[in-house]
Amino acid sequence: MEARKSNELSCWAYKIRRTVLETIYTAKSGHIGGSMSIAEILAVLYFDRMKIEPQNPELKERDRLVLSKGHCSPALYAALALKGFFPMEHLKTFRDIDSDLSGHVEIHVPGVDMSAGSLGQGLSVALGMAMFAKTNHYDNRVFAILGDGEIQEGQVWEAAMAAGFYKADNLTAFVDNNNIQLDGYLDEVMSPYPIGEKFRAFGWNVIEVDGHDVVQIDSAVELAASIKGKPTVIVCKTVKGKGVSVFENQVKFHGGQPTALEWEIAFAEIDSKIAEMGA
Ligand SMILES: Cc1ncc(C[n+]2csc(CCOP(=O)(O)OP(=O)(O)O)c2C)c(N)n1
Repeated sequence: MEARKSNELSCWAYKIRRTVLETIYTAKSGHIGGSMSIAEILAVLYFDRMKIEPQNPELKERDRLVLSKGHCSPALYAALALKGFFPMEHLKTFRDIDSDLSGHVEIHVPGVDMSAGSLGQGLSVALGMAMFAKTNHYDNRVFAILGDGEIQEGQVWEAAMAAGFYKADNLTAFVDNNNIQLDGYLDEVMSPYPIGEKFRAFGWNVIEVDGHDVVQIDSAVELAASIKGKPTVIVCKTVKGKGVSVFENQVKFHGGQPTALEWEIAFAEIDSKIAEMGA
């Protein structure tokens, strides 16, 4: 990938982060850590790889994304608003009682393909979408983003087994491996490691990448599309709270809210990163 394009995609990732901060700051609630860790994955999907039309969100042959870690709605809503699915201004209503932008992703929001929030269910739904597309000879792709804590749920492995068995090669799952779940580090609570080997055992093609490197993610998505007879999982090594020094790797910023000083640091750090990238 040309340097110009990778800089552009990284920049979209930081604009997603900036928007996540604004959204959660305004609502005074929302999941910061896990939203910040998937910014590059969303930037690559929405600003390079996915076949979508913001003016026509219901396009039949569009690619689908299931954000199975549905509590990270601020990141998906940010990507969708930046892409033009709905006005940026609408993000100010996040978590308002009468807003469609609820704390966990909602299918009624333009561009959202599946509601989620009860962890563990998204891969099954994404597989259903992928099987439907295959059966009807559509050539669209289906993506799912799973949390690494989420994959402690048994249903994930039932879906993984079925996807391998049914050779769902139009399905690509991402595991956001930030190594932190709700209340601690994965290896201390209940280790799902080694993640790649478990998917491989169920017949998946496995790619491991730095989840903050847009070039690696982009190449993995391209490679996944060329693999026949197997679904692909892209295990993304990420940092929870990525981009803000005081949020990174902090269990408390799973859903906890920053102090006024921490907010100040957060906006300053993200803004200087965006300025450095020349946007
Ligand atoms: C079935 C279910 N159990 C519990 C929860 C509460 N919950 C919300 S987020 C979360 C932790 C998820 O960890 P992970 O998948 O690693 O997400 P990330 O760290 O990326 O935010 C939990 C337990 C839930 N949403 N659904």
